Amino acid sequence: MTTDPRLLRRRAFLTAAGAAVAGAAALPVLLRAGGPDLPTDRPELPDLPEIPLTTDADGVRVARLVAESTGTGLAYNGTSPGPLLRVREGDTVRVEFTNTVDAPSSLHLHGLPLTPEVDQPLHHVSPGESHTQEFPVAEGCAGTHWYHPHAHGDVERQLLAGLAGPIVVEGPLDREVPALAAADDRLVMFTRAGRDVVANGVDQPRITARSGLTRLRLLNSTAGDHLLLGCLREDGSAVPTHLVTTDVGPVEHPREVEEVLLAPGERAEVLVETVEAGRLALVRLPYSVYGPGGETNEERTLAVVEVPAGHAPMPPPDRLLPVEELDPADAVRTRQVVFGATPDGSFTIDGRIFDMDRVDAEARLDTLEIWEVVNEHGSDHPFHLHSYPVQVLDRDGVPEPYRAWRDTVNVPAGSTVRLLVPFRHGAGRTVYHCHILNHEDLGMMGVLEVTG
Ligand SMILES: [Cu+2]
Repeated sequence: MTTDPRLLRRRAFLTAAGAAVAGAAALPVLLRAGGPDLPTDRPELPDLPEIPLTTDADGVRVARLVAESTGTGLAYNGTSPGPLLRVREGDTVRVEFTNTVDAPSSLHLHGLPLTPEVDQPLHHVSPGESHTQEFPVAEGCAGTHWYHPHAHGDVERQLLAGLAGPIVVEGPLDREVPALAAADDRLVMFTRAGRDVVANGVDQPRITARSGLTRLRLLNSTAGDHLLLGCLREDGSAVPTHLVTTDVGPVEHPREVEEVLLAPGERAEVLVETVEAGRLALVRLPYSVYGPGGETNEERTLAVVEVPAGHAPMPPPDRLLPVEELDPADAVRTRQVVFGATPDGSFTIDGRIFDMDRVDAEARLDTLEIWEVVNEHGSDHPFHLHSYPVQVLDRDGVPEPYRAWRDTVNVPAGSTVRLLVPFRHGAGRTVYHCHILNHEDLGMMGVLEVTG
């Protein structure tokens, strides 16, 4: 018999098969007695400033972002993390980007399902130049997204220097689900500052819960750190936590989870029951990107949630919004994409290093394909496809237990993940790549051409 709440928690996780966690490599690798670290006297999590949007004569909502040098690093509109771009489903938005940094850069709106012609991931914006993206905000993409540079070969450096900012898309989810509308809504954007992962730029901030349900918009905008996140009480037991959105939109029914694995680039929104007065830790749990038994990060508290007395219980919703069901039988082909590496330290897809002038995959607009992403390498690689959100079909043959739209899917070391990929809304040339930015810079990217 065990009385270690951690162990009980782990067992509950194992039997409940937390489907928010991708694959066997996410299984717990370290059992430790005792509660989490709960530092005191921490500064409150700051809200990031919002970009003031203007509306032009045609009703287009206009945002301006300037990448600039701050002397010690890089910033968007003078701040790092960059300011929050808040838009609504159905808006037409124009983002005017100007690069004043002393290197080619660009602005990728990660998570907004833009057509290749708008997204243009291979277009670099020279120093002193501007580039504009105008687009309708697609139905169904409400949630938490982000923006960052995409200048191949220099992405990791620019991100670590400070170029990354959040996007929130509001939609029916926020209005039509009363529990979500009433929840305390907190954006928590993780970046890396030196050795430590920080939240909204602050090391171990305090989040003072303002109601009995706290909606944490968790955004992994680190350059390459997998974050296995859990919310723990002082005794180490897990707080009831409910997954409500993945990268691109809600799940149909909230899923009670004990841990959420966010690969670099990935987002999830969870509802945390913040009713019992006390202190909770939002913890980065040990995780091995080298498969089960591999070396892990150390456990670290990323934020402290303080729950004051007097919060009335607020049950999480039973339903969110329907998620479209794709039929694998409709797929016109199955395509294999193989992650690998070369002995001299480059990273490859299908044995090749990225070449922007080579088309690696061709597809037809308005078709569905199955992409079988095979990771033959000894560490995890998060697969990211621009413009076309995907659904996970299965992971190492295990059917995905719920439907959800994603743009970033972790493929654990030695694993195979099959994705349903519908090509919709626009044709053009775009990219798919590993979202560990160092790997992307070193060649782990391919070109996809979708023709109409
Ligand atoms: Cu990678």
